[in-house]
Amino acid sequence: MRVFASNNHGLHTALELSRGKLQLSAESPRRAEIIANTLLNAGHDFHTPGDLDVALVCKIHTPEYINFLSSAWTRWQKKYGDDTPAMAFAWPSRNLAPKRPDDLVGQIGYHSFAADCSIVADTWQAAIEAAATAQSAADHVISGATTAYALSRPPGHHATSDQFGGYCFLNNSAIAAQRLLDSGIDRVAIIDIDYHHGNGTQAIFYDRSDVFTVSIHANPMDEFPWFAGHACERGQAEGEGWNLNLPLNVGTDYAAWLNAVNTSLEQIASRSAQALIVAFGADTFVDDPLGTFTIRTSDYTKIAQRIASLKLPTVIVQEGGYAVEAIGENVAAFLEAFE
Ligand code: Q9C
Ligand code: ZN
Repeated sequence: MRVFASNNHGLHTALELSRGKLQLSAESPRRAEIIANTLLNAGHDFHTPGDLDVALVCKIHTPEYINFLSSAWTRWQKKYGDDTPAMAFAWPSRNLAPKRPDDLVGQIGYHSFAADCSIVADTWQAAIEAAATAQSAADHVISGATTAYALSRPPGHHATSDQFGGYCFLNNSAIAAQRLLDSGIDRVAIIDIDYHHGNGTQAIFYDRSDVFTVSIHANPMDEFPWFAGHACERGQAEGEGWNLNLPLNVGTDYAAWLNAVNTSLEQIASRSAQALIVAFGADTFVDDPLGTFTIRTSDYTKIAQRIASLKLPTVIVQEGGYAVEAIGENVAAFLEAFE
């Protein structure tokens, strides 16, 4: 399969606040290195992404967010003069004013929803290239290929139009979906099978009917992102009925996961989607340090066969997956079914 990957993803090596400590993020450059090595050995066809179309990104993210992300590190350096990662410690949560402050630290809070992400020197460059990777994979499908895989890092599905969080800065899957629409496709479906709810993707398309968003994930009553991902969230206005959440219990096994995938595929098949984005996180894997599902490597091939049976032009975009030693094999197992 045609694989798009940037050589510069490692520019972003961030810290996360976890269990009261700042530590190296589970979302590491090593993840992408192992995926790339495994896919290269399996004979996949590697390409670097083209330049990111800024006008495309502006259809998914707000100008003030893009201005903020592109200048946050320089402003942080100017303010503090050292190399500590830029992070927030206060957010406009319930009962606080949602007005955007002028101060940088206030703006970091305004433009994020979690402290598992931090901005370092080249986070913006890495995020741009991750988005360009998804854009190029979409372009490959637009030019007639049945499938393409975007090895995007940092991931994207938690990023909303104007907030980072959950290791995500730009919403790569949403950008790929918008690219497909802009090529003349009337309706795109996104199936998000990362362990965590794709809250950013849901929010971006919540009032739209041109993108049918589906997410299968651990129940947000128990898992990150906690404040989105319930079955009752179905879209609004024009988008009412165009968002589907299938939250699953902690500890979900392959049979129950397959069941949710089958439900999603039936829904997608009835919505006249002309192309598909798979937001693929491998953190449903049995040994994932962040997840609790019990999916095995060979299950990824079987689930991908089900998804491929839709016979839609498909862009696969990498999201999470933190069992680093197995992530390459899990991605390879998934892609295998689309060959
Ligand atoms: N120490 C994705 O899979 N942070 N994001 C967990 C654990 C939230 C996951 C902190 C997990 C975010 C793309
Ligand atoms: Zn995840």
